[in-house]
Amino acid sequence: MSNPLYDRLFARHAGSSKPFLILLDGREISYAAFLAQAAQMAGYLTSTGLVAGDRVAVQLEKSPEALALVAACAQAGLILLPLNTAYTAEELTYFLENSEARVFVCDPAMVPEITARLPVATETLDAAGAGSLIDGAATQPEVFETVARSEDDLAAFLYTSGTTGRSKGAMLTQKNLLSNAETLTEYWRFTEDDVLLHALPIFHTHGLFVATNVMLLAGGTMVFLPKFDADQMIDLMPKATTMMGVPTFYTRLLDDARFTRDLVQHMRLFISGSAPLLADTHEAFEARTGHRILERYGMTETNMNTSNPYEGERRAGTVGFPLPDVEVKITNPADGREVPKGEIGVLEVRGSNVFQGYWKMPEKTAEELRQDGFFITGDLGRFDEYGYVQIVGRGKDLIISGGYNIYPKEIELVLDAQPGVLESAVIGAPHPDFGESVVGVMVAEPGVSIDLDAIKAALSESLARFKHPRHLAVVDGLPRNTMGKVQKNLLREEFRAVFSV
Ligand code: MCA
Ligand code: AMP
Repeated sequence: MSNPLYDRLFARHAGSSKPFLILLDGREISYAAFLAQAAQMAGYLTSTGLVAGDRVAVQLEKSPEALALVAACAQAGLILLPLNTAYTAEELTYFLENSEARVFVCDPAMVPEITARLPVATETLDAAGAGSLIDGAATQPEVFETVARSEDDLAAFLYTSGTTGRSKGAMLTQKNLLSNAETLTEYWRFTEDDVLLHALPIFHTHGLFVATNVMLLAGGTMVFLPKFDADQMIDLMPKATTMMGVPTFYTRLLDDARFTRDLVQHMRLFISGSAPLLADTHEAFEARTGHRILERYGMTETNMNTSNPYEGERRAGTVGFPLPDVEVKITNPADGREVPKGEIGVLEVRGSNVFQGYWKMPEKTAEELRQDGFFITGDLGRFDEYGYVQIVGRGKDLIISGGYNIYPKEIELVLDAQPGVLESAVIGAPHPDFGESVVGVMVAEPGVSIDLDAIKAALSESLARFKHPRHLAVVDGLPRNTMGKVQKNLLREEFRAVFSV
């Protein structure tokens, strides 16, 4: 039976004793052992009544078992819904309800919090790799008859926040994931000889569909670290040939004197994405190591769209060329027409990488995904004179902190609801470590003084820690234009130095 995602990423490695994962403690997990555990999990999940097309919501610390669950979902035709480990129970409730997930796999500590809020079935898996999922899987055979699926079947939902504050489930098919991973493997020349230093989380496109899927297609090995830690990266760099990261990884490594040219001389490739890599970082990296970082650009809805070349010039401050099977055009937001070459407009992309729409949100889908297949990214950019795409800003109100997207509206809704707050505006300000960080600006109701501790407590209750403003300010009034719209550009200017880059 055919299941392209499982067949092309996983089944091809059946019986292989080659190490797929190398862990922090030195333990190696072969492809064969990894696939056996995945098959047991697929057997267990289907024995609980799950059928192809059901959503499996997952909030797990990074571990080999958590990754095996990804393979299990592919083999059983289940739709994977990975969720950031920082999300609070309040945030998770929305994702579980909206996606109508059949089961939620999480840390045991989260179970009481979630089941008190909604009647979802749960399975557990802790950071050490123990839990009901593992116990159930242990009762199953190490082979599982792969469930038939086609390339057009959905493989994953990835939730992405929106400018209205409500997250949208981006529906990705097997083909969306496979076509992009195949393109990237070839474009970046990955082979079975590659060893990738993997320190990204596995609940986002970057760590899961770019890093992991490329390595599976190439048949390489991953040094699989629980999270980014500069000491571990430096210790393990000699084992690796390649690394992928967000710009914060690179600035943190450059801040460490042990990160030297000698340490990385053997490396083949360093790739950056998810947030803009400053040209200064690019140049400092080359001066220190002799390597030019390869920057690429993508989105949850589209996987990767553009990349600097493997051979040829990797231009600092650009995200390179449209990938071979991706069309990129730059349009005027007012009328959707292409702007003359070199002018700034909104980036639109089309290709087999582009998602199918937002789950149960046809109006939102219609606003962003054109009938002709072009997706309106909301990123502002231009083609430079050599045909490289340069991203110059964002048409959407978005902050990217350490590679995590934060939508101001979501925070403004929480701030506005607090006693004493008349209104608020949330902006991003340059931050030396995270690139950008969050500033919350509030106006008090007349005669009231805002209790900042109560505000922080309310934020902790509702929102993941990485979204919390690192600077809160109370002002007399928000700057507005003649239409009454808050002029965030003026606020950004006012608070530009608050994290003093
Ligand atoms: C952690 N914290 C953060 C962030 N991460 N705050 C703001 N922004 C962040 N990104 C908070 C924690 O809650 C904690 O707060 C404090 O910072 C330190 O936490 P710690 O765990 O030590 O932080 P860290 O491990 O050093 O994490 C920083 C990090 C991590 C390594 C930059 O955030 C990371 O791995 N980011 C990668 C994100 C990623 O994969 N993005 C790809 C999205 P407190 O101490 O106050 O409690 S996919 C995508 O964007 C598209 C498709 C693409 O193109 O790839
Ligand atoms: P997400 O929706 O979480 O997948 O984040 C996608 C957004 O990250 C894009 O729309 C861009 O704004 C931003 N992004 C990703 N890669 C880059 C990059 N290399 N340079 C600038 N922005 C980027």
